[in-house]
Amino acid sequence: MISTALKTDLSCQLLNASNVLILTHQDPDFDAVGSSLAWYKMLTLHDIPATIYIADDIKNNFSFLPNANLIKGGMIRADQFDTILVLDSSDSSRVKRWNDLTFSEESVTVINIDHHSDNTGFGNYNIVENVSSVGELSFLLFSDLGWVIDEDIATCLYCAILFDTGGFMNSNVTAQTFHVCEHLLTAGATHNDIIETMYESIDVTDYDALKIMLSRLVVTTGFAYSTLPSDTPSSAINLISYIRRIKNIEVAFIVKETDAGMVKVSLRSKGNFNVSKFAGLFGGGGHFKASGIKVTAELDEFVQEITSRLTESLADPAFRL
Ligand SMILES: [Mn+2]
Repeated sequence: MISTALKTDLSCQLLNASNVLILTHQDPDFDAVGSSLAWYKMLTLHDIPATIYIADDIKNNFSFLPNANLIKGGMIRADQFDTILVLDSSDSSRVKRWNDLTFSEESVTVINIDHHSDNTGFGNYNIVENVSSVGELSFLLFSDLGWVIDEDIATCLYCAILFDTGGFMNSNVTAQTFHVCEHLLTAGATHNDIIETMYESIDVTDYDALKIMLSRLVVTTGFAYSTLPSDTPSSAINLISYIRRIKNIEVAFIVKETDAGMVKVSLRSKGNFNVSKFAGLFGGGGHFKASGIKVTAELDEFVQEITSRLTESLADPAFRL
C-alpha cells in the first residue's frame, strides 16, 4: 500500500514541476514505453511540460502507441529539468546513459516508480509496489490522485499490463489486475485492436530468430535453455515463452551473445525457484519468476557455468520460497 502522505508528496512535486524528464530502463518493453507515454499524456493534460527520453534505438513496434513519435533519443542534458520520473527500473543503472545526463542532485528531484522487488530505492520519492506492471501501478496512482484517464492513457496502460502479464498468463496477474483492466477498457482501450497489433502482426523475418532458438534448444533435468549467437537477427517475438511452456521443467532461460564479448541471459521460473536470487550469483537480478543477467563472458564457457550452477541451485532449498 502506498501511504497517503507519499501520494500527496508525489502530486505536489509533479503539479509544481516546471519541466519533467521521463526515463525508463534500457531495452525498453511495452511496460516501459507504455507507462512512459501514459505519464507523458497525463502530465500534459495537467499542463506540466514533459519529455520522454530513451537512449536506445527503440523498435517501431511501439509506433502505434499514442504520442510514441514524441519520444526523444540521441543525447539529452538533464539540467533543464527539475523533476526526473524513472519508470520500471530497479536501479538508476538500468537507465541507459544515466551517467551522461549531467544534472545536479540538489536541483533535481528523482521520482522512482517501479514494481521490481529488488528496487534499490534510488529516488527522492520511491513508489515501489508488488503489482504486475508499472502500467497497473500507474493506474492505481492516477485513480488515487483523482487524475482522469483518457483513451490514449488507457491504451498505453493496457498494453503495459498486457505485456508484463504475458497476455494475462503470468503468475503476477491478480484480481486487482483485471479490475484495473476493466477500468482501462471502459476508458477507451480497445482489447481486440491491441491484441491484433501486439500479438498478430508478426513480421515473418521475426521467425528467423525463433528458428535459431528452437534449433539450439536443450532440455535437461529441471530446466531447458537455448543459446543465440551474436549474428542472430533481433526479434519482437517473446522467444523464452516457447521454452517456458515445456512440461516438467522449473526454469527456462536463453543466453544471447552480444557483439561486445558479453552475454545477456533471460530467465523464467515456473515453480517456487527464485530466478532473481539465482541471477544475483552473476550480478543480475529482477523478479522472483523473471530475471536477467548481463556479463562479459564467452558464450560456450558461460553456458557450462550457468548450467552447472543452476543444477546445484535447483537442489539448494535457499533458492526456494
Ligand atoms: Mn515492468
